Amino acid sequence: MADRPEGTAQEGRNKPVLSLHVPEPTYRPGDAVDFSHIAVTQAGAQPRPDEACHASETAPLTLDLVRVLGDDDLAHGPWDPKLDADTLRQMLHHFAMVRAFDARMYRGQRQGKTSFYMKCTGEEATSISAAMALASDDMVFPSYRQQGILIARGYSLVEMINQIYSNRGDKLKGRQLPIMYSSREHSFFSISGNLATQTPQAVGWAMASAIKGDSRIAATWVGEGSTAEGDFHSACTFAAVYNAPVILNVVNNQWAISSFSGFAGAERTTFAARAVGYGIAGIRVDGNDPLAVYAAERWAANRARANGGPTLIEHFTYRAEGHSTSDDPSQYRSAQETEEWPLGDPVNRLKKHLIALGEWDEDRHAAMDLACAEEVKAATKDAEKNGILGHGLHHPFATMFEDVFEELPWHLVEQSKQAIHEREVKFPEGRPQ
Ligand SMILES: Cc1ncc(C[n+]2csc(CCOP(=O)(O)OP(=O)(O)O)c2C)c(N)n1
Ligand SMILES: [Mg+2]
Repeated sequence: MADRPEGTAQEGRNKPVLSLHVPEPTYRPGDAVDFSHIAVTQAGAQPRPDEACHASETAPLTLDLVRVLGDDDLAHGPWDPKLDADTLRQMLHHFAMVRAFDARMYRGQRQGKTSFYMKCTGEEATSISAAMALASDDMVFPSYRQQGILIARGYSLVEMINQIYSNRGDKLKGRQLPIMYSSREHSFFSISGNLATQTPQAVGWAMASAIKGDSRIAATWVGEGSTAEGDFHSACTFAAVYNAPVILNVVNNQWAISSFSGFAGAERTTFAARAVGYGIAGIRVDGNDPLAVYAAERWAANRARANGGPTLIEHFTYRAEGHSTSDDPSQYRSAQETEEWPLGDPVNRLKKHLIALGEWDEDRHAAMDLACAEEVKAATKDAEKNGILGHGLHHPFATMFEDVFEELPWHLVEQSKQAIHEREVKFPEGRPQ
């Protein structure tokens, strides 16, 4: 106040004191949880606009919640993708496989076989059901929580585990953090640890696909927390300006490690509503409803393929477990949240739907779970032959200087010689390489 001109200080007295709002999650450890404020819409009640519609026609859907599976476990309304029983069973099998894989890899990390792992528990539909709605050669730019896409595209479990163990069978030669897969053959772009970088990459790839006169579209997945990164907004701008054939999937699982979605703007509006500002199509979907996710993704894919442009899909879901093996969610959120989450569990919902159709039963489900666990166990054993963390069976140390430059620059030649020499001095026995 003292350094303000006299008049200004006088005027200021009548004005309200400015303040900031710092978001705070509703529930902390030990709190009783009540999610009754979350609007769970009636399955089948949301309109399904034509895939070729003007983007503005989707605006109401960005504040709604597209749902297909009702409380009666049956499919309802215009978004019902009308999948046959075999396809539904295949989806359920992918779900079960990802759960079995996550369970075993989590255990493997606790046993010291790898340094790091990330589960996708509760979010299986957002990757698997979405991937099943795309063509197998559509290019995907995922984040680290979409292992379901690789499972749905038939990637080898052994290859996945080799990468997680950074062993000598790891095609990425131990140069990526565990779970940051890459497979050109599966049109699965290398995962990057730098959040949201995959979003402009996806849009750029989609633009290139159109420039080349190709017919493949791109899809990217990004966490709700990561939408606060500038990259996400650049991606939306480019997608809108050039009407790029791309799908922007925002997986809103409520949490970004220990920061809740409020820090990315969730208290103000939905993540799907971002689409309105950019003038692109937007849909907010129940991310735990496998049929709704499939239908929304297929709608967006058809639209992009027909040059209708980009779609932003918010998958409203919940991260049922820790962020990663390095995280302990009991330190910052109420354990009751997972139980109280009003949209249920995607695996259970699909299972109950198939049972309601007379196409599945508890015995078959239990047998499938067992078979998946056995398959993952066998793959783990195979991968372990190539080595686990700390057992020395990784790619030779010196190879870390290879493959980046066509010709290694002189200063890296020097560094490489120095590093190799240092290791020879430290480990005269020759181990580890
Ligand atoms: C640019 C950048 N900032 C921060 C981090 C550290 N980090 C890794 S994951 C994560 C949380 C991301 O949350 P969200 O986008 O909601 O995805 P989710 O993990 O929930 O799937 C953070 C902050 C990072 N990897 N990159
Ligand atoms: Mg999140």
